[in-house]
Amino acid sequence: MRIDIITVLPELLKSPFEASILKRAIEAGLVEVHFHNLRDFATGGYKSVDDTQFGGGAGMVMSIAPIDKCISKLQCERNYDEIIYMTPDGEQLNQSIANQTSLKENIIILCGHYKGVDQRVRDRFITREISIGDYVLSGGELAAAVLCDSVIRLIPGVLGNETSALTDSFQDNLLAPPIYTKPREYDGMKVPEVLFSGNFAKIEKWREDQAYKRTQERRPDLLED
Ligand code: 6GU
Repeated sequence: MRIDIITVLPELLKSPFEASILKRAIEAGLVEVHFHNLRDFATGGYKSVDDTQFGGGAGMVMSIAPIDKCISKLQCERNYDEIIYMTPDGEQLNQSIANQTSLKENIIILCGHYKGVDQRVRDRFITREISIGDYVLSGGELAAAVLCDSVIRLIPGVLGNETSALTDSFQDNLLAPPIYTKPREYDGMKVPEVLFSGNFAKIEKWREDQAYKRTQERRPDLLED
């Protein structure tokens, strides 16, 4: 998989890809992540990437020309399966979107900034608009990092234990059950006895029951469909 990220603040985005699982995925050649500074595609003395809003109103709008130059250059080099715009008015990221995106070969992620992009960018280039939740961030960069993390960990070979992504919370619309490690007892707090039973079927049943109970208590909405 190849991910091209277009941003006015590449420095805000790079560090999540320089540690841990994402770093290893890149080093193993399982994913390529390329950053493109929109300012490099701006023309004119001020290299400006934004301008004031037609019709008036506070806040700057990202201009279409630099974005067009950047996307068009990338599209000359390969075909893209998806051009995603990170925006608070997009569809809310969930595990299903992460799963779908992890199956793509080449994607572009455009990070919005200021008030957002000129509507014509969305009309001309964007195939999917994604938000990471109902709150406002200063820009799409942190949201893009969240999307990339959720997607890259699903690429086969990225996680050490191939099954671990499948037992994540949400992968089956259930929250994860409680988990424990050593010591067996800490300050009077004991690990549930069933986990030492050695009976794998019984342990699995306990985990399923716990996952269901936790989901019912915390996220009953997930059980509705
Ligand atoms: Cl994708 N962008 C911004 N600026 N804020 C957000 C968001 C995205 N998702 C949630 N809040």
